[in-house]
Amino acid sequence: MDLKEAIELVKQELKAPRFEHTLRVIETSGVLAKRFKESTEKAKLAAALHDYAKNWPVEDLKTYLVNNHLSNDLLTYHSELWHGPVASHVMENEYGITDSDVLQAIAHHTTGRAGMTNIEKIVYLADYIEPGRDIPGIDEVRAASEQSLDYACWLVARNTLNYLIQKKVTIHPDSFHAYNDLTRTIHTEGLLNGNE
Ligand code: DGI
Ligand code: FE
Ligand code: FE
Repeated sequence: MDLKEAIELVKQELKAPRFEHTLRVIETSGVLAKRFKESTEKAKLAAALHDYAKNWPVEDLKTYLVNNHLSNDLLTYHSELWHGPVASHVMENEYGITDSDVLQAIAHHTTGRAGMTNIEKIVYLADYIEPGRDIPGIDEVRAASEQSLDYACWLVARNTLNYLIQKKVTIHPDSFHAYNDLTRTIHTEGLLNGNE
């Protein structure tokens, strides 16, 4: 599937505001991929498809996870976390997408994970900073994204954890794993001075 076909597909699947968010994530992913010398083709395709399953009814997401043995521990966490893994599985099994960078970026865009590839980081970051987003602290993340993919992603992981703790909701282990892994990375790169 090329980018044009992916956009046509999600235009059918998504409600208008979600489709417009997707177009902005594609654009932002393209800019980030160019900036950090990654494949703009992969980043934009993953961005186009990242929220493919976002408007599915929760019951359908649940059924899909169970029927395809994707449930693991996901079903014990918030249903907001289900649309990425479902979309990735649908793209691989029904639309013939084989590129693992693209599939992983779709699957992990909500929580992140330890050991994200640069394409995963780009979609994770673009989803957060696309120009339609208005999130406390977003200016700092947008500024950081001009310089360092890892530091900007670390801010996303940290801000998301803070937000979820404030909301008093459960947090998926991958959200913590993403934070820990990025914390180690930015210490190694000398981007933070801390105690780790
Ligand atoms: O699909 P989008 O709205 O574009 O964005 P998203 O897929 O990144 O995130 C959807 C929501 O999921 C967002 O409000 C943050 C939330 N989220 C991220 N990690 C976790 C989480 N919610 C819970 N309960 N636990 C998490 O670990
Ligand atoms: Fe999403
Ligand atoms: Fe999104």
